[in-house]
Amino acid sequence: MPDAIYDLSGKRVWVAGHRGMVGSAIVRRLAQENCTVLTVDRREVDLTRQDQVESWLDKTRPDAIFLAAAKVGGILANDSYPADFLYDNMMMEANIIHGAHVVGVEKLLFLGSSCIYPKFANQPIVEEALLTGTLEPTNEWYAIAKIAGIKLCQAYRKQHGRDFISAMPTNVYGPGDNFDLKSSHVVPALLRKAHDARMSGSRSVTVWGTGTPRREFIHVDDCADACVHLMKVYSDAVHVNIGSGSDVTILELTELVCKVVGFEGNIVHDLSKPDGTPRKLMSAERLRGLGWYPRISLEDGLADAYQAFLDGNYAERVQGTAA
Ligand code: GFB
Repeated sequence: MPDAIYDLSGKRVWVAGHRGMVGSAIVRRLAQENCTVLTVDRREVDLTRQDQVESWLDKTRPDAIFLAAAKVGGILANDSYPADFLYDNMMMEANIIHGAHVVGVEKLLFLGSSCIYPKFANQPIVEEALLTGTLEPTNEWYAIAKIAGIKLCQAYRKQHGRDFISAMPTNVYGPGDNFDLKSSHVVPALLRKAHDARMSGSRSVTVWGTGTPRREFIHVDDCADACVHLMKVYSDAVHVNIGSGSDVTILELTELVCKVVGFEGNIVHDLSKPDGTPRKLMSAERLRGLGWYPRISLEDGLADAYQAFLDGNYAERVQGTAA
């Protein structure tokens, strides 16, 4: 385990996007640290507005920032709202990263996504694969915004010596997820569909596409723990993958979700929906070398996510940012 190079004790830490699934998990995880967590609602500060972001930063002067604010969504939402996914994410990250430089924030962690990698990158995908091939068309808009965020952090490190780092989680799921069937990612969508099928006595549950794509998943509490670990021990220009190190087919995921939910009907395929990237398993070598390992298995994580759904701990249907 490398020594901590950044001590969060006594620091003022802004979690941008604190109401989103990842942001709220980072807030939960920071409760274990001796730091002051700062948050601001979108009604008070619109993160796409530079003046509002810089005025809030000037007033609150955080020492560190977790940049988890983003407009996020599943494959259909990304494909349906390209302008929103590109513009909102670019504006939020540019305003916060530049604003952090202006007020002299000591450390910033920018959160991206595994969709930044080329559609046909060699698997498992190493961080160096970035920008070595064409992107997956359904989410290139979000991907380009996130790639720009990585480059912004690298640029402020190079030009101004800012300790701004980037982390690229794989598909994240868990408490606080979005269960709206049109805009959500696959895990909450399948949990909800299997639950609704069980409750309604339906004979089948519908999965989008062929079920053959492979996806890696990480529970949001593992993701948040990895982000805090990186904030403490990592300081370099290259982004760091955050993954579980293993993947499953969408059909295998569906079968596991049905087992967790207790739905025993049939699985049918809606081939009118896109498969997207055939596979995006990331290399976990860099993060393992920094002494971090995931703790929550997919089956345990799915059970936790389903319980959160039953308890009503999930995002209302929002097409907006996860701020
Ligand atoms: O999670 P998902 O929407 O996003 O889809 P991506 C993953 C796979 O699950 C795709 C299939 O092959 C979908 O066709 N799938 C099956 C479903 N049934 C469903 C369903 O009911 N809902 C959804 N949503 N998918 C996202 C990017 O790509 O990955 C985001 O679009 C982000 O920008 C995220 O990067 C991490 O994994 O394909």
